Parts: sequence; C-alpha cells; structure tokens
Amino acid sequence: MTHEIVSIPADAASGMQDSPALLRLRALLGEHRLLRDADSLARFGADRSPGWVPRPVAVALPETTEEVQEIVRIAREFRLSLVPSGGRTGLCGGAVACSGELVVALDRMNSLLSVDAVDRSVTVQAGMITARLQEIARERDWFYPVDFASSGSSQIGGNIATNAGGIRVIRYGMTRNQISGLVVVDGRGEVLRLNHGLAKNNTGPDFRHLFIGSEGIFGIVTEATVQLLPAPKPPQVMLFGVGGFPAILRLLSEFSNTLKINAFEFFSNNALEKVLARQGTASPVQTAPFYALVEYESAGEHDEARALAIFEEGLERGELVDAVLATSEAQSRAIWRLRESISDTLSAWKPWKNDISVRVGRLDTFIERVSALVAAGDSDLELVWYGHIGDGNIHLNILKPEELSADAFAERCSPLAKGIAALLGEFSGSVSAEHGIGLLKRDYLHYTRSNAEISALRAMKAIFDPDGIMNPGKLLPD
Ligand code: S2G
Ligand code: ZN
Repeated sequence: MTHEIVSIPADAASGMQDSPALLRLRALLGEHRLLRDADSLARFGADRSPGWVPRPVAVALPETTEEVQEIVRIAREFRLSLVPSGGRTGLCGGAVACSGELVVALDRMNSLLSVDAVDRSVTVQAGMITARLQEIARERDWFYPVDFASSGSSQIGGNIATNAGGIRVIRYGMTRNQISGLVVVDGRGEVLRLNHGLAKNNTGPDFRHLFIGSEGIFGIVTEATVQLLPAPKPPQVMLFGVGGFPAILRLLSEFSNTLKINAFEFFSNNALEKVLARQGTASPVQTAPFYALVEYESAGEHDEARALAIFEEGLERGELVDAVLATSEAQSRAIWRLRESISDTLSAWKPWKNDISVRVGRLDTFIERVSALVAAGDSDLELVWYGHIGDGNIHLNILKPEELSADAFAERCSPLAKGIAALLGEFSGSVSAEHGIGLLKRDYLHYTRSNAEISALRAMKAIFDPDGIMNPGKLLPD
C-alpha cells in the first residue's frame, strides 16, 4: 500500500532554529541522522492508519542501543515526547507522531548481531525487516514462522512492540512465543537486557512479556534474540468454497482434530472478488459465499487422503461447494496471495477495521450474534469478512462509501462497532486480536481489559516511564 504523504504544517518543517534539545541530539547523531525536512517528517510520523496528520518535530536515526539510551536521556532532560518507529505498517495509529514528538526510527539498526547454531537462535537489531529475518533463517535451513501481509516492510522491533500475529498463529503462536531475549531502553533511560536467550529462567516475573505488546509506552526495543525452528517440509495448501460459517467451523474442527494444521483462514466472496479484480486473475475454485484456506503439514499419502475425504464428505453434506489442492509451491503461493492481498486491496475503501477475537469454541454463537447485529444495522454499508478464524480472530471490515466523509462514515460505523465491542465483553473476547490499540481503539480497551488491569498498566507506565515521554497518548485511554 502506498501511504500518501500528507502536508506538514509550515512551522514544523520550516528552517526553524534547532531547540536546545535538538542541538544536543544533532551533536549526538550528526547532520544526517536527525531529519527535519517535510518529506521525512511526513513519512516517519505516520503509519498505515488513516486519519492522523503526521507532525513530529524531528526524526532521530540511532545506530546503537547506547545512542537510543542517550536520546531517551536527552528527551527526559528536555521533556521531549518520543514515538518509536519501525516499519510503520501499523493499522491503529500506534506509531503516529502528530503532536510535535521526536520520532525514534530504528531503520538504521537492522543488523544481524550473532547466530547461535546450537541454540538455533539469532540476535538481531530491532530495525531488521521481518522478511530479512525469515531469509536469514532460510539460509540456514531454519524457519521463522511469524508471517503476515506486511512482513516485507515491517520491522522485528515493531512486531515485538505490537506482538504481531499473522497467518500461522494456530501452529506457532504470536511473536511473543519466538523471543528468547530482548534489549529495551525504558523511559527512565535504563537499558534492560532481558532473559539473555535462556530456555529456562525462573527468577520472578518475566519482563520480556511486559514489553512485548506494550506498543512503545514503556520503552524502545533495540535488540532481540529470536528462537528459530528447523525448516519444515513444504506444506499442503487447499482452498475450499464453503456455504457458510457452520461449514467453515466444521471444516476447522475436522482438520484440526486429524491433521497438523499450520493455518486456517477464511474470507467472504466479496473479498475474493475485489482481490481478483485488482490482480486481474480468475478464481481457482467455483464461486461460493465464503472460502477457507487450509495449510497443513502432510506426513504422507495418508494425510492427503484424509484431507480429500474431509472434502468429499463435506461435499456430500452440501456444506462445501468446491476445493483445490495446490500441486506446486507456485500454486500454494498463488492461493496465499488471494488471502494476503485482502488487507491491502481493501485499503482503497479506507475501511473501519474490526480486528476481533473470541475463543474458537465460542465462534459459532459469537458469529451468530454479530450477524444479527449486522442484519439489524445499516444495510447500505458493505462488510467484508476475513481473517484467521482458526485462532478465533476475525477481521470484519466495513467499507467506506465513496461519497461519505471520514467523520460521517465513523458516525455510521459507530453503532455496529459499539455493539460488537459489547458482545466481545460478553464473550470475554478481544477488541484487538493482533493489530494493537494505538490511538484508534483506546476508548474500546475497557471492553477487554478490566479497570483493575488498566490502573495497574498506568502504575507500570509510571515505573518504566516516570516522565510520560514514551509514546504518550497510545494504548491507555485518557
Ligand atoms: C490480515 C493484515 C495486516 C497487515 O490480512 O490478516 O491482519 O497488513 C491483516 O499485515
Ligand atoms: Zn490479520
């Protein structure tokens, strides 16, 4: 997705003299690693969430943990707010700098620091692109399992700060499951070197898991030790045309109870139609109301026979319409492209993105209740259903009609958004399964986190960020 560069107010980008804080930062970073030109401010002050005008005071480009530490110390001294910035692929405004903050961009901290063949782990700087980490693993016949549509531009530091999920959570877990060591600079200016790559370390609460998913409100991730896996055999990929949610959930149950599935995704027909129109390709299966994409690790013909039997039985029950089994890696990738292109394709409609989850065992009744809300709601709005239904995560996107302004559209989405959030409270689900809270969902946080938890989060922020300079305004409601 191309992010349009929005205009920067003249005062932020003008040849305004460097403040004392910026003079100290320029002395630390030099001419070329403290940016103040309009394009840089616009580019580094935004992420993929629409609706905020990037307005940072400057962009710092540190190269080491020690430089990040010095930046935090200067920021504390001059009460300068900091916004950590990775690949800027976030969808909730978590990396947006719109109030004169200093962006701390990790782009130049993208090195492979060490490889441990015995542990099968690598230590990398936070600015490494996710796809580069996947490539480093492949080069050693290892595997980094976390993958999603934006892995070609997201950074591992940002994936850690948002505990990125993606398409294989059902098998390998979220980003937090892969991190065996973490170096962060917290808002005090302290460098915390956490867990050191140990497999076992039972010395009290594990601070890794405080920082993973904290969206930069406690500190800045600078390095990570990532546990990798032996490279798996090429998996089998199937795409099913499915009649409705009950059939999708039955397919999920049959596959997950008899085969080793890596991924179980779904999407509605209007999602596929939009992707095919954009790609200019034809569907590999007959048209159906929904599609299920299943990736599983086959141990041999027995497994493939089982998968085909599941299809034939579903066909006989009238629950499945069609299916295709990828017969090559190229065909597997083509099928995955249909699913992974949805988010980017829909961005043209500036959608209201519900990124929600409930326990898999509660999906059936939850989906029924959401469908009832939708049926009772604004029928003129087009909804697109897709996501990682295998782990209980549904992306329900409401598409903005061309003629509607962003505010009018938000107004029209609000009843359904609030109805879904209330349902999530009832079902003990999450208002943010994987994309995080950022600026966009702060007012929905209480549907998933209790007041007791939120007050504890505020207390923890006061410990790690006593001056409130770390990504202020993000995640925590005012
Ligand atoms: C999806 C992708 C978000 C992104 O399609 O499942 O979560 O752009 C979204 O990586
Ligand atoms: Zn997703």
